[in-house]
Amino acid sequence: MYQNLLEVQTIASNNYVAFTFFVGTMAMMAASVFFFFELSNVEKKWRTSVLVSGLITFIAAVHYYYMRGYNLETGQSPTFFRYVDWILTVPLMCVEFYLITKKAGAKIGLLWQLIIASLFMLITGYIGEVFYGNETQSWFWGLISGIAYFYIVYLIWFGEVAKLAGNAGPTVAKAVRVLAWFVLVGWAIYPIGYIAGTEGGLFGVRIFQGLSMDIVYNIGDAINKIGFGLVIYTLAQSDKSLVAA
Ligand SMILES: *C/C=C(C)/C=C/C=C(C)/C=C/C1=C(C)CCCC1(C)C
Repeated sequence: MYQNLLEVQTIASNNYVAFTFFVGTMAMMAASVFFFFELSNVEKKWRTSVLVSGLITFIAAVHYYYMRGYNLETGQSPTFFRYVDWILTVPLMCVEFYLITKKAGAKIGLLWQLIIASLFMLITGYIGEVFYGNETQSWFWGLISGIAYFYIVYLIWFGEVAKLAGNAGPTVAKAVRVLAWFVLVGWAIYPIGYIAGTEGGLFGVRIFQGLSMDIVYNIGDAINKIGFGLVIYTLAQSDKSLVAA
């Protein structure tokens, strides 16, 4: 208890990693409250999508609460909680793509393709961090994880998701386009964290080594989980105004 109080004083001055864990916890909580309360303000057909946005930030809020405590007490990266969080929330983001393209005919097989690719991306990343984090071979696991990542990018930008979005009307098409940018640019933040935090992340090329893996991941999560949810929320709102007009 007192130990924690002392730590709290320290993080106020120079512990930026702990700082981003605290801010991350609060931001995820606030975003969840927002999405849940706004459920009653969106058209019925968008409610499940906004609910899933809230679940994503809520699951993250709980994990951030634990990651914050773990990091404060041990000074280590909470790799286990981090990946449990991702393994739950990234497939839910795939569900979002499925839900918003479903009206244009998305099949459940597409959802499974996205989910399996994302699980492959995360499990190989986890192996790279946990078992090879201090070895040059970590590049190998980062590479195959990256291939799964690019497959997801392909599906969303040029594959099935893009095709369906094109047939789904201008509002959905626009939302999918913005979400596609999140996946291409926002998700690309994560490999930077991996390269910063593992020995051989980028084929042994030492860049980003001055960065903290946790700070990079925490920034990525804030942008991607909250931003993603806000895009869905905006879609739900703009669709409402179209109906009213
Ligand atoms: C809310 C959490 C999200 C959106 C997490 C996304 C995570 C990734 C896109 C991670 C990707 C990785 C690579 C592409 C290669 C290196 C290993 C990973 C797992 C960090």
